[in-house]
Order: sequence, then C-alpha cells, then structure tokens
Amino acid sequence: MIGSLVATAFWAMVPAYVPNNAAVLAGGGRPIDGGREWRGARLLGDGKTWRGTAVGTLTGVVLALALNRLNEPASAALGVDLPTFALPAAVALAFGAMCGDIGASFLKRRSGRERGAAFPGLDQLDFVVVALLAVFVVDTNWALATFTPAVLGVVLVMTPVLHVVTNVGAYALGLKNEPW
Ligand code: CTP
Ligand code: K
Ligand code: MG
Repeated sequence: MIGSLVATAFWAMVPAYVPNNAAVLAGGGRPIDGGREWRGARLLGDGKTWRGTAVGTLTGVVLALALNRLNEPASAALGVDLPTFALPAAVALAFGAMCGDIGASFLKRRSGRERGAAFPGLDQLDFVVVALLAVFVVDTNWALATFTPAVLGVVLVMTPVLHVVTNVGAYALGLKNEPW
C-alpha cells in the first residue's frame, strides 16, 4: 500500500524533480533579469539563467516522455498502475518547477538574501508547490486522478527529503556551490 503510493508519487513527480538539477548542470550565460535591480536588490540574481531554465524544462519534459515508454513494464514489475504524462501535463510539471524556483529567488532577493543563501522550507518546497498548481490548472482531471490526497501527502513528505539528499550529494561531488 505505502509502497505503491511512494512509487506513484515518485513516478508522477520525476518531471518536476529533475529540472532544477538539470539547471544546475546547464546553468550559466545570461541571467533572466538581465542584471536589473528592483528596490535595491537584484530582481532574481545571476543564479536564474535562460539556459538553465530552458534546459531544465526540456529535460523534465523529455524524461516524462521516456517514462511513458517504460510505463507498461514498470507498472507490471511493481504491480502498480503508474501514471502516463500527456504533453501539457509534462510541460506544466517541468516548467512549473522552474517557475517555483525562480519565484523563490525573487522572494530571497526581496528579503535581503544574496545569491546562494539558504531559505529553509522555501528551498525544499518552492518547485513542488508551483509544479503541482500548474498541473492542476493545465490537466485537472489527470491531476485529480493521479494526486489523490494520499499521494499528495507522500509527495509533501518525500520531496524535502529527496531535495536535501540530492543537493548534499551534488555539493559533495563539486557540482553545486552550496549544499542546499
Ligand atoms: N540555475 C540556472 N537557472 C535556473 C536555476 C538554476 O542557471 N533557472 C543554475 C545557476 O547556475 C545556479 C545553480 O543552477 O547558480 C544553482 O541553482 P539554485 O540553487 O536554484 O540558485 P542559486 O545560485 O542558489 O541562486 P538563488 O539564491 O537565487 O536561489
Ligand atoms: K533554489
Ligand atoms: Mg541555491
């Protein structure tokens, strides 16, 4: 029971989990805010770039389509009816995740935090909240069928744990400047 909830939650969220990590690997180049400031601080900062956002979103969408191809064997192996992603849902999850992270940077700059500063709570959940909101708007029936209250509960507990583990790992590997 809990195993199938975790499998469903993880499978459904992969397209939202991977974009931020892909952006870390792909980041660089022109910042989205073009260096502009607002009220004495950068609008977003140098950590939010066009390239990171585009590559992150694309990676999430491509992964969703790859998961669709693996759905049957994976569902059979796990004994779970795993969700498949229509293109709009995949885009909503991936781009929503990137937008959540960008929105968090906006809030960090407004609260005086420099690029790279931690904002506990926001760092771990920004992308998941906006990805879920986006997919509920874009593909409401699919989202309601996939993210039952039990699956949503697993997502909200699992996401911060995975976020901490991935970021500490990426920091240890020298891929990221901060372990959060
Ligand atoms: N990145 C990017 N574009 C994005 C998100 C991330 O290019 N939309 C890249 C940047 O190189 C960034 C790195 O991934 O520095 C790490 O991402 P993140 O921790 O989200 O950014 P921070 O540098 O910590 O900046 P902020 O304080 O604004 O979160
Ligand atoms: K972040
Ligand atoms: Mg950071």
